[in-house]
Amino acid sequence: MKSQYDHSKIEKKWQKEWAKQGIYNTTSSAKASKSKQKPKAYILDMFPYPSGAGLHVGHPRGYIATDIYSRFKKMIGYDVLHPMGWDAFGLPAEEFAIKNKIHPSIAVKKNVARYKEQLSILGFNYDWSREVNTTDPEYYKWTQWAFLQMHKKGLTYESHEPINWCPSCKTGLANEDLEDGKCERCGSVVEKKPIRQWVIRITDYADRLLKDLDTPKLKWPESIKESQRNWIGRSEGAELTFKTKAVTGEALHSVTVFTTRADTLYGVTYLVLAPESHIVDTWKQKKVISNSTEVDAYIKEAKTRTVIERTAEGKEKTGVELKGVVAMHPITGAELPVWVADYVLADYGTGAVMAVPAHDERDFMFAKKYGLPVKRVVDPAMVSFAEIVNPANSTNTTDKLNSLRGQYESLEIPFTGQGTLLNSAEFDGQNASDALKAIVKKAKGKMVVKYKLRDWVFSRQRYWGEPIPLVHCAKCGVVPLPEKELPLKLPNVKSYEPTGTGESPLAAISSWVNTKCPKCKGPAKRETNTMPQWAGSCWYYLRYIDPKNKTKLIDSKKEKAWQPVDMYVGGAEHATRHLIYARFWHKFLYDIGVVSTKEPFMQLKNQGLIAAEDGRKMSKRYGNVVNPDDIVKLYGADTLRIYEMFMGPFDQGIAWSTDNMIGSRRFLERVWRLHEKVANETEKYTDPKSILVTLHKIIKKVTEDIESFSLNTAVSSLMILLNTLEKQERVSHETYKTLITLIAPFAPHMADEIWSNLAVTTKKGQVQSVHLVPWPTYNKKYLVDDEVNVVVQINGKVRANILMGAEEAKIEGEVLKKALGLSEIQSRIGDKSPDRVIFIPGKIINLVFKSL
Ligand code: ANZ
Ligand code: ZN
Repeated sequence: MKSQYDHSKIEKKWQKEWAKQGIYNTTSSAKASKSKQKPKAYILDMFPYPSGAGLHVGHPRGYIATDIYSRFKKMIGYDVLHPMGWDAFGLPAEEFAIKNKIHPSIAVKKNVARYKEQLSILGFNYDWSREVNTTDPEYYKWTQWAFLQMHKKGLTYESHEPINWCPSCKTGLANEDLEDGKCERCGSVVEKKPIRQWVIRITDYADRLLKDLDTPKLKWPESIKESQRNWIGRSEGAELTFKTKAVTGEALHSVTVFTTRADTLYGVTYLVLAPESHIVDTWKQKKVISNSTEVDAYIKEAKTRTVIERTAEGKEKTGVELKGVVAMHPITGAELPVWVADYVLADYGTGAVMAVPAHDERDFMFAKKYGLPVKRVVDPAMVSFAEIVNPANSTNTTDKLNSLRGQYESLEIPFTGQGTLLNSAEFDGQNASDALKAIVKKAKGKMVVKYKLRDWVFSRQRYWGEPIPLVHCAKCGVVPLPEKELPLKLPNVKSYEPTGTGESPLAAISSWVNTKCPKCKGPAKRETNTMPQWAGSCWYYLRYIDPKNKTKLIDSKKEKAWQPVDMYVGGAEHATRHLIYARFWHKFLYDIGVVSTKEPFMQLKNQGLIAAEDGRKMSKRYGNVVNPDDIVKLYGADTLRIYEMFMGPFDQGIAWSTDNMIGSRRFLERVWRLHEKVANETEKYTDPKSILVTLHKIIKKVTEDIESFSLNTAVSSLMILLNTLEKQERVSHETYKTLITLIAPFAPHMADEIWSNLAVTTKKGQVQSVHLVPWPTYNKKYLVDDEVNVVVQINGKVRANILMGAEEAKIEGEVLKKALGLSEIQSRIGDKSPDRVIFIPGKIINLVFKSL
């Protein structure tokens, strides 16, 4: 073996060799995989959108992890599917094309080639024979097909309701496309604009999307599950209807509110409508509002504020009374003023609220500001107050409680907790939550469930997306395209810039737009909106399983063999976007029998972002981008791989450091050089027992760490092993081979080079790649725990010793139990328990007594 570790030669050589041997091609037929009775592992990366800028070193962090994981899974005996593809429709590709004056389809081709090259030099084990591209007509044929199935099942509808409109991207957007009320893409404040849209009834699936998050098999980060729960936002409450009238006595449009606290109905002192409310419009038309100029001005101003600005906690609330209209309490008939205020949102609940200032923070602030009455109807349970005060921080808890109660009784603060009802007629004295349903009944209301999740606005007024396969016919209405006419190809056009009129650029291509109605064969027009960029990524993981199928989205035998995805890795920013849409799409495909599992992704891991060396986001704008191509050239792909795994816990963000990366390079050089100490296989040299103990412990540790994606500690264990071996005069051939096998998933090129050199000396002839050999197993006999001595002190003086297992000695509770059980300790402390325990794991336990 050469004494120099020449990464560029080695890496090129092995990448070629692997491709030649096709060692990463997945056993393609389900039958073959069954007959071998191997378990399967489907390991998936969130596929990239191939941008013009190429990859920076932050991007491959997740890909390196799945590469390691899938190499490992293969070595421990799984059939592995680890594919890659391109999510290439959507605004970024289109903007890039417009800016650089290249057609998006050409730009995408170029960018894909560049990405593929960049990924290839990192030595990834993708099965490229399964590559998919969402912009390929043979792919989007099935995106369109799925849409048609939804359409047939009544899951789609055309809407003219005002939706989010980005004035800069010139397209309508779904709620999921917003960030703090701004366009996630360009940062512009979105407007509400009424334009014709296709919408998908994702809310029909809200309950299942929610419930299935609790499937125990779904091993997702709790934070992602929680964001999905909040995004779906299920809320049980009641709808109550308030009749209204003009001051003249004329009956008007009634107002239905959504409330989660119907138990506080007797405490309502006014109603509030959202500024966008249609009811206000009808009253304006009837000219019953006497201050309509003031009202109009308020509404106009309110509409310019973002949702975040409108609902921020603690922010001063604004509003205007609708003079000339009153509402009637549904039980008592009491007359209540009606207000418009922007803290009420148009698209949640019913867009109207019954205000109970005594028991709601926002209503309270509002009532105080505008001098509206506050009426108490809940007598606080003491426990609820105790929750408000933190007793641990307060020396006079009872005083504090009493003072709060006093403030509440004199209407200085609201009380949002539970208790018994008062000022509530025959319900007085009842537990508030128990009385809720009876109050709803008495008010002739009904119990309902509401969601924060909105139906999915599914059309975009842009060029670069999947055409929606529908036709508009004057006679037949909306007619779906026959399936045999799919794919409906995106026409090749010269001008694809957005029009800004609410029409897609496709509308201008009359030769494409004008078509025949599939039903009556009369003249008709194609739908010109395109699908949102999330459409293609809703099901790509299915297509990898059967990428060339011409007659079906996926063959059901193959689907059963490979679904669900066992490990899914990508960025946490997809928590409430891609991951909601894809789960919905999957459940729909389940309902129509295309897939056999209810959930697509069983285990999910999110990689932390790699920041630039200066701590900022890596960006061209800051000139701080580190390009992986340069790193690979100078230090090698294996170095980059080891460093990105070693730099910190996988799911946490961290800044890049070239100095630290050089440490990883040194590590590999040392592994390489260790070869000089390795005994020839024929020598039958065996390592001392202490070395074998370390080796087997580390095999166990690395195995468990890779399984749990603790890849940084896996690398540090390999470093410990290397340190130990380097201190030896000699190292056995077997042990060195084991070290190389353990390193193989992390530094695949170097490992195969060393491996082939090791094997050639023995076997002569054909050498098997290290990536195809079985993963090392550990021998339990080397894992028996060492014993350690723990010193027991009383008030700092040594009084006893305990000999115990090293692992147990790290657990305070275990050591304390043993210490207190010793006769030499008992004789000194009697039945007293220590006031304090100072514990140094594995070493000392000091029992501290104030008096002894
Ligand atoms: C009366 C009431 C009394 C309320 C009380 C709360 C406390 P979640 O849990 O988020 O569903 N609400 C209803 N629709 C609204 C809208 N479009 N914009 C802003 N607020 C709205 O919250 C439901 C509660 O939020 C409802 O219950 C309503 O206020 C308010 F002591 O009704 B509540
Ligand atoms: Zn027709």
